[in-house]
Amino acid sequence: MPVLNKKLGKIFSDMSHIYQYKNGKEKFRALAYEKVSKVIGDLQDDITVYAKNKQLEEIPGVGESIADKINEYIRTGKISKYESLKKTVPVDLLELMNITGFGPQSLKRIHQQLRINDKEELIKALQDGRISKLKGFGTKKVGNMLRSLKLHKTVEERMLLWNAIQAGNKVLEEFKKMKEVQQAELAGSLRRKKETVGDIDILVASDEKSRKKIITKFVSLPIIKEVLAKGDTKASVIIEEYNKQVDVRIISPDEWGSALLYFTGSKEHNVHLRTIARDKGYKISEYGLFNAKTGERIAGSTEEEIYKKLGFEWIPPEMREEKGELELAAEKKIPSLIELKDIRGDMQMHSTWSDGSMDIEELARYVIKHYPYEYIVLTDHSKSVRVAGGMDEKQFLEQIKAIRQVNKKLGKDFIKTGVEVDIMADGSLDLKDELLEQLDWVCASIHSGFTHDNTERIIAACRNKFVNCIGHPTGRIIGQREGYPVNWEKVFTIARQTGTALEINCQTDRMDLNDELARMAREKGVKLVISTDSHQPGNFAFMPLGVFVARRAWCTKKDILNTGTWDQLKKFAEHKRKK
Ligand code: DGT
Ligand code: CA
Ligand code: CA
Ligand code: ZN
Repeated sequence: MPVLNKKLGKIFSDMSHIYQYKNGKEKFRALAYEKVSKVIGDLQDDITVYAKNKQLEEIPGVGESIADKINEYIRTGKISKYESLKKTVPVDLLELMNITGFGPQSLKRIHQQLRINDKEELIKALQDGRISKLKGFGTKKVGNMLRSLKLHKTVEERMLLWNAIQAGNKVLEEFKKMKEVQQAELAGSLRRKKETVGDIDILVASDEKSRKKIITKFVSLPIIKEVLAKGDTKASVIIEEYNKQVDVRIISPDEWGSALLYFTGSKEHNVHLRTIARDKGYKISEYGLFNAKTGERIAGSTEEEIYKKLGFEWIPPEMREEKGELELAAEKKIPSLIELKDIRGDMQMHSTWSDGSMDIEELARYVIKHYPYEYIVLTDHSKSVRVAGGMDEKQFLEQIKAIRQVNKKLGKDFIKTGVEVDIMADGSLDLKDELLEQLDWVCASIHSGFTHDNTERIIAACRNKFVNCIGHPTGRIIGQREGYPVNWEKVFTIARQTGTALEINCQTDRMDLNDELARMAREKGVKLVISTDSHQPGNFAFMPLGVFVARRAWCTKKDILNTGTWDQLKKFAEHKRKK
């Protein structure tokens, strides 16, 4: 992502927070800045290109006033409005605003009554009891705040998978460019596609005499901020992007398989494998597989041959979590996991009719140009999600007509009519059945009441015969909000009985369902869909994230409905309606 876009995105996001903090009435201005921040952060091209071509106002959400601010920033490196706004609020505290329990009202009270200006002081005050003495801050609330803070810390210390993939690939590219490098690959949790990544591990193969040179070249790259450790065959550095650690190891090509296996992990998988090797009279290390008695080297250049010599099929990295995969591989029963190319369509997205940045035609043409999909389902919000411009029945009827018109222009029935209908507090839906009945696909989601047990709400939605899918079922936001309590056993049973699918939402901080729940759902026979929930063009690229979750849940094509044709999806929906 272009650096300038990222910096501007951060400023506009700060401004949104400042407006939220200053005044509840500025909610719409705050939302506008929030949206622009996301859109700009998401642009492929450098913002200066738009500015030069006088195309800033063609960016969704950018009006004259914001365009002026962007130009000012490009010219002077500053936005004066932002600079003056910053002086009126405790900016350091505002970074916490997205975390549950740290809303603008709470932060304001803490700041005003305790004169707290920075994060560290606030954490101290939470721990030493000063905050629980304030009106409106009982021990329960303070307990919750401490819990969410811990959640927040995991992401500050770790990286979202999406960010780790971008950063990791950037570093990997640098190695691949070096002519001394024979092979280079991501390893560790990043290769296993865990939802958060602690540090980025990279494995490089080269002949022995080039290694020092590779390391020297690597540590002097401009993307590197700090060198933590450096030897002849390894280096640990902090990269500029996300300020995160990258561990690099260089080995010989004939050790490639054993080293990749070792550094991919997980540690638990490795430990189990090592025990099995020992029981069979072998010794395994990052240098190869050896006969324990004679020391003879038996395998090492590929992962396949090592697994094979030990009596296993090759195991996809996403499965190497010591969850029974070795037992399965011993029986040669590793499932053929779903792949990105199996996906035939995207099941959730938003247009300008609610809170998306593209109108229907623009969106459809964008997807057709960039993705090989056979269909997309437009799922704008229903009316109770007011901040997201939710629509009522009448507006949905208009939208159905608009979709038909765009499809006509496209010359194919590409856009399916749908909705992300809100599940209300009592489990009823935000739109009448008469409307839902007219849509091709109904996704029902919860957007309120995040602290209650929501089992009954979700079950009630499953029991509506027009609901085909539950959107982002747990409601968690990684690092910001835990999922609400739900009895998943019960939900999965009802979902299967009623023929309701569950979503794997690919938004980078949602990944909802996560790998564990998706696996439980699959084992219970629940069908899943993978959708990007796109609000901006760049979001469509998140699809692989959902596929990774599904792979970590051991899903094959048949577990994921949108690997099927639209006719098959239609049958799934019709089947429920006839029940
Ligand atoms: P992370 O970075 O916390 O997201 O998780 P990983 O899995 O990337 O862990 P990391 O970076 O500490 O180590 C990378 C891999 O190296 C790990 O997945 C397996 C291997 N490894 C590291 N330490 C050990 C160890 O003590 N024993 C064994 N068998 N393998 C290890
Ligand atoms: Ca790692
Ligand atoms: Ca590491
Ligand atoms: Zn939603």
